[in-house]
Amino acid sequence: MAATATATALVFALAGACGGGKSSSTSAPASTAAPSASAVVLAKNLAFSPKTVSVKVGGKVTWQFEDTQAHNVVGDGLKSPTMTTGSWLFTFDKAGTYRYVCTIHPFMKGTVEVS
Ligand SMILES: [Cu+2]
Repeated sequence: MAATATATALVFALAGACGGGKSSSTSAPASTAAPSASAVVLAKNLAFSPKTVSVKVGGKVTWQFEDTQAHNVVGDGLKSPTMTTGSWLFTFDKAGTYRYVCTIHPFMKGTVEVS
């Protein structure tokens, strides 16, 4: 008798819990729910283009190497391989201003703003 009463109470409790919520959105993992902006920087003709890109925290920047000369992306935590073709991707998990250069051509400068 006592056991039955407890079980009945439990069923009501669960039903109440289900009806109480007014959630209209389907729950998705936070990692995929937040849209993260991305940007592409071209390393070509001895220059980074555009010189400055802005992405959100968690955003990705892809450097695309399309030059006859080899370049890299170095500075403020960035350190790409030296490349003439192909691409290199970096994910920015912290807000801030990241300045980088090509160490082979120090006049090649760029900035990534993460906010
Ligand atoms: Cu270079």
